[in-house]
Amino acid sequence: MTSLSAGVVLGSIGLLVATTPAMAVDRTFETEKAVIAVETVADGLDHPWGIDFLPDGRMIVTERPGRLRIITQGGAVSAPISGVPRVDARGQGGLLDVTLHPRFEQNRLVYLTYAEPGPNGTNSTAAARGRLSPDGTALTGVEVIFRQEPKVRSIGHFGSRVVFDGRGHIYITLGERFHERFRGQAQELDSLLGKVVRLQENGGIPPDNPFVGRPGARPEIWSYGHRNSQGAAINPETGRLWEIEHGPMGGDEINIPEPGANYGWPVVSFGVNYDGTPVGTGKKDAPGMADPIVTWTPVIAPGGMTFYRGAAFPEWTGNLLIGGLRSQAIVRLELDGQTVLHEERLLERLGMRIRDVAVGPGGAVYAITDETDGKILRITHAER
Ligand SMILES: [Ca+2]
Repeated sequence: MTSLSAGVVLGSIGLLVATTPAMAVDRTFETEKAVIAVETVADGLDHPWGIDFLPDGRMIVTERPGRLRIITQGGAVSAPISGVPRVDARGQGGLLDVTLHPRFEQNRLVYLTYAEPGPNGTNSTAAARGRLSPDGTALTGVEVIFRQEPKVRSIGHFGSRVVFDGRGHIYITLGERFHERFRGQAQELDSLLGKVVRLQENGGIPPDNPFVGRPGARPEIWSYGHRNSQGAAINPETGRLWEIEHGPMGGDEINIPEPGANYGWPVVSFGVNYDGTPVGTGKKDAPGMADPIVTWTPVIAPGGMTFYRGAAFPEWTGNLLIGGLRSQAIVRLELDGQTVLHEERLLERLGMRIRDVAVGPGGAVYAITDETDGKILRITHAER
């Protein structure tokens, strides 16, 4: 396992090229492997959380207060798409991830995760899917395909990335809801707090899930003992799920969830509680609990992540790109299998919280910023 500390800060020299807003190349940066150009595609988005790409290159983006929009490569922002479920937009809650079905071109299916309101101020993470109308203005036939149980009173730690494995399943990462009263349920198999679940694309239970048929265990569960995972991606080399989760004070971690495995929260952690007291046993590992492949102290506070593949940055092929909130960077990891060889932090000079990062048309990298005036940034290769 690799332990990464504050990180090697590289000489990202910001050259101010232009100060005009959208569509101008805002800046170029010298980075380790490439000179990159960063431009603002769109702004004025209220805490954008998830981004994906339509087959024609337009973006579909969530805003946490409950809006879903389509944005052109030229930066034109649509009116909110109708049909989005009602969300509980308090604290970290709201409309969260958006992912298109791998065969979207045929079936028009859009998957959303969100904080679903329950009775008496409770909520939990849910997932719904619907078909995008031909004109792109509405989701139709919207059905809720998953609900995290139990619903609790908390406005924190919802997770929740939704990822297709390309073999008929989705994974959804689920937070443990933050509060001391609930977080222990991350270790309990009859609760969906602090889990990664694996479902069929329609929300059904895959018969080969690890806890199918075990009395008292939820058959949706793929892995458990997770804290708050807001990033997940399939490694295209192996086809396996990787997830990244927030530690408390210290101890952010990446895991490669094995079916039925326990990732330790809140029994073991590489961090400590926010008041400085030890987490659980005060130990970093324990028998029967899986270690992360990499951990960060101090934290990067990870949002979404993606494995890079694309024409624009051959230098980054196979790298893991992670959106950093507290770290205000895109964290680029060079990997050899499950070993992290090297870390670079991109865009630190911009001072923006990066919520999600994705690869778009031509292999350009897109990042969304977690601000009231949230932006979509496009990162392309510039000439040296
Ligand atoms: Ca862990």
